[in-house]
Amino acid sequence: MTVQHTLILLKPDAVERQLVGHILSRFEQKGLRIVDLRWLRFTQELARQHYAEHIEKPFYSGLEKYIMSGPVVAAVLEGSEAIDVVRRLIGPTNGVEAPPGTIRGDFSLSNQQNLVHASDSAVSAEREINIFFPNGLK
Ligand code: FUP
Repeated sequence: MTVQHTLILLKPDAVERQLVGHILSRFEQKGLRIVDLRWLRFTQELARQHYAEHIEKPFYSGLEKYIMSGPVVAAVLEGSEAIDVVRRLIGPTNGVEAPPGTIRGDFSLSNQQNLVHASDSAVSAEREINIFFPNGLK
């Protein structure tokens, strides 16, 4: 078992629906530690950087509009195998298909407004932590 860091975003729908505390609590209850956290608003430039792999996709303009639609919370979580553990806790992208017990499964019925982002690999985690916490972790 390797202790890892992973990047999560509580997206504008999570903030608007006042689910920030609940979602952070789910991660903490699992045993993951919040090692850094900040509020921010996505600019178009940040959206293009974070979602670089999706820029050419047909859903990108809608995704950009959504991610810029309100404040978000970015956090770094630490724990044993944190990258895969967090991905399993949030569930598959589409809330319609996400199983009950996952965060998306319990709170989302959308393929876009799915509340939370989490890094999907060690390479993504390092890249994304550097995007949102460029000065290092607290
Ligand atoms: P995930 O890793 O589960 O967050 O999903 P992806 O990296 O595949 O997609 C990133 C975001 O793009 C999703 F969270 C929501 C959005 N998206 C759409 O809006 N439409 C789609 O068809 C697929 C993804």
